[in-house]
Amino acid sequence: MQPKEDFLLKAFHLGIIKFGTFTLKSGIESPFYVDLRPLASSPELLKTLANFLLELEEESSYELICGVPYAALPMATVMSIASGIPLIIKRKENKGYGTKRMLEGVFSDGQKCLLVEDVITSGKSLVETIAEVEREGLKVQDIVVVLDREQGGIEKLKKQGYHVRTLFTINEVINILFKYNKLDKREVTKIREFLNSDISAPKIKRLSYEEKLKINTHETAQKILSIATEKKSNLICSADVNTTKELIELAEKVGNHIVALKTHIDIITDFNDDTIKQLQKVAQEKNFLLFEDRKFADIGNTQENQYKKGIYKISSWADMITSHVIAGETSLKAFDSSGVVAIVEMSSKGTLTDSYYVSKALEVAEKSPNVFAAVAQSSVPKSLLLFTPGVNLVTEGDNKGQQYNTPERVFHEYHTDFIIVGRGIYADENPKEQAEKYQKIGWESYLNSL
Ligand code: 5BU
Repeated sequence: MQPKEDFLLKAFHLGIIKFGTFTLKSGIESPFYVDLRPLASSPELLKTLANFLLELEEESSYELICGVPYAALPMATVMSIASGIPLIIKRKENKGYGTKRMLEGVFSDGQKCLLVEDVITSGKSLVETIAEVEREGLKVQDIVVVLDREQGGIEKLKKQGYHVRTLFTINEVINILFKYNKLDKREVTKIREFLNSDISAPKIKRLSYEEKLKINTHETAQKILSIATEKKSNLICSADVNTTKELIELAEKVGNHIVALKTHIDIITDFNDDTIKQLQKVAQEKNFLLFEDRKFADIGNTQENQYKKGIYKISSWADMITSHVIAGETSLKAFDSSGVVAIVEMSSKGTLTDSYYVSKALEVAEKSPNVFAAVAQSSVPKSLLLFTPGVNLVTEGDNKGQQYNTPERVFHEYHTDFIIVGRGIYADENPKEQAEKYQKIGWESYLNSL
C-alpha cells in the first residue's frame, strides 16, 4: 500500500468523508460529505499530512505559511513547525478593534506566502482569501490544497496565474476507497454521476416565477411576480433623472416593458405632490410598481420618520423601498408590513459587503416579515426574491466604482429574479427601444436559467 493510500484510509476511519445524502450549504444534495477538521484529532495523521503538503511545495519558494480558517489552521501550523518557516494566522473576520488586521503574526510587505486550504470546490472562498492576504501587502503565488472536489476551482485559480497543487482529487479518493472495499460499485456510480453532472450544470434548479408565487406570500412579492408573468418582463428601470418632466416622460416610454420603476426621489429638483400624482397615474395605466431606492440605514425611529414624514412621504406612495439592514432586525419594524427590499450586497468596487456581511445581512432579511426581497450580487435563499442592479449590456463600469454584469450572467449564475437597469436605458437616445431590448434579453435569460 502506498503511503498516500495508507493516510487516506486512516483519515477515512477518522470520519473525514461520509457517504449518504447530505444537503450542502448551497442547497445541493450531495452523495458524500467531506470535513477535514477531524484530522486535528490525530497528531500522527496531521504530521503525515503536513509532510505530504510540504513535499508538494518542495520546488516553491515562500517565506510564510498561512492556513485558510478553520480546517487548514492546524495543517499550516504543523507545516510551519516541520519546515521552520514562520506561520501567519488569518482571521475569518476583522475583530473590529485594536489593530483591525486580518492577518496576525510578523511579516513585511512583499513577502511570499504559501496558502494552505483543506478542500477546494468552486474556488470562490480561496479567491476571497487571496485578495485579503494580498491586501495586507503579501504576495501569494503558491497554494496547496488537500482535496480538490473537481468543480472548476483549480482551473479558475490557474487562469488567474496562481500555482495550485493538490494532494487528492475526489476521483482519486473514490478510487482508493473502492480499491480497499470501503465503497461498493453502486455507491461509486452514484458519486461519479453526481460529480459529472455537478461540473456541467448548477445542481440547484432555480424556481420559476409561478413556483415563487406559491412560496413567496408577501403581498408585494405576489404583485411583482404576477406582473412579471403577465408582461413577460423581469426588468426594473432605474429612473435616475433630475426633473419631474424627465421622470414622467421616461415612465411613459418604458412603462409597458417594466415590472417596476425605481426612483431616487430626492434627486428630483422640482419635486412636489404632483410629481407623485403623475407617476401613480402612469404606473396604474402601464401596470408597474413604484420602487423608492431610499436605502434607509438608521435606527428604527429615524427610519420611520424618513419613511412617513418630510416632503417625500414615501410610505404614502411607494409599493416597495430599499433598506440596509445594518441597524439590525428591529430597526426594520419602522416599515410596518410594507415591501422591504433588503440591501445585503452592493455592486460597487471595494464594497464592504463581504461574504461575512452578506451572510449576517441575509439572516436579518430572512427573519424580518416585511422583507420580501434582497439586493445582491450572488444567490439568496429561496424565501427571498433577488434583485440585481449593476446590469448593463456594456460590461465596463463607470469611473465612480459601479461594476456591471450582463443579464445572461446574473440570471445564470445568481438566479436573479429581477434586473435593475439605469443608464443602460435612461441615458440612451431611445429609452423605449432599450427597455424593450432589456425586457427581451432579461426574459430569455430567465427562461434559459430554468
Ligand atoms: P446604473 O445606471 O444601471 O448603474 O444604475 C444602477 C442603479 O441601481 C442606481 O440607481 C444605483 O443607486 C442602484 N444600485 C446599484 O447600482 N448598486 C447597488 O449595489 C445598489 C443600488 Br444597492
